[in-house]
Amino acid sequence: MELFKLTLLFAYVCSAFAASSYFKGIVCDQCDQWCSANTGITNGVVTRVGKAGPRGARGDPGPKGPVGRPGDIGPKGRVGPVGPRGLKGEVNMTAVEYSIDSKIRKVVEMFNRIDCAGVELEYASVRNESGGVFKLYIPFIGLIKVYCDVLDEGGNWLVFQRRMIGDVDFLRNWADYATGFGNLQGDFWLGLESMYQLTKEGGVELKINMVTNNGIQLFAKYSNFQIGPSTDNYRLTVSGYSGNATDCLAYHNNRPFTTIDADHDTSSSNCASAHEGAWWYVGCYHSNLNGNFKKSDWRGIVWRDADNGWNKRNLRFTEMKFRKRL
Ligand SMILES: [Ca+2]
Repeated sequence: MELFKLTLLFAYVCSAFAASSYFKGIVCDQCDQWCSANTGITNGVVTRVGKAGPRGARGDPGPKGPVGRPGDIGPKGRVGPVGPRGLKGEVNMTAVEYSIDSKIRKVVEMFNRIDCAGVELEYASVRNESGGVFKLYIPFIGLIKVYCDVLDEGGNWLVFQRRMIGDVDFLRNWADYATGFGNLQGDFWLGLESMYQLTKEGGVELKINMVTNNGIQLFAKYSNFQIGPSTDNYRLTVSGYSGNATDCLAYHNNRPFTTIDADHDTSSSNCASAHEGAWWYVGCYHSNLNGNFKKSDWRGIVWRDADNGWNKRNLRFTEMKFRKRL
């Protein structure tokens, strides 16, 4: 390397001599000869290149360059084989799923339900220890609310009349008795049209629970109970008595219904008006369970004591209900 630098220095000097007019014609011939022999430069022009020096040492590596852009996404791999089937686990339902499931069951139950058979109290909108309020879907009527008794003799009873508080007026007209009135949790009448639709297929039994003003509990049960259509004034069909009361519906069997504004009884007067009720009167009655709650005479809620013929029992509680015969 040093030799190369020295050669370049000589070449520079010779070129300077060659170019200088001061040395021209004086020492130039000797100069050119010397330069040519020692540097390969004649008259300032390189005519011979010297041997290359040894290769220099490798330099230090340069700084790291910036990160390059990501490469393109490769092609999709083939689908792998199906793995082994896992163990069956328990259904993990969230609270929302439980709520939806419960509502669906409720709706399905509601639209499939045509009586009180097999109702579950957990689906009742209102309930107590003996039953609750459910919705039934009745053809030609639609959805109606009913009270189902789930306790008495195995339950399944659809209650269609109750007197126990006395805050509901039962001295009402035909239209009210046809469609129903009152409070399902208290005193009410379900309605003759619903009763007709629910009993028209037959095979229905009836039970009447009663408590007298003296606190005596009575019941009358009938193995056959049916209400006719409005075109037949909701005629009563009842038979097959059993119980600890008396058979005070037998007298009313096969009779149409009478209200204060629809007289279908055999009396010259209106039995409903005379006895402040509405019933399948004849001329007039052996029983008057829709009578006046507040009266203790023949206008009151009465079930005759057949043992003594014309003696009456005034009642402070009644409940009439039916179900498909077992
Ligand atoms: Ca009459």
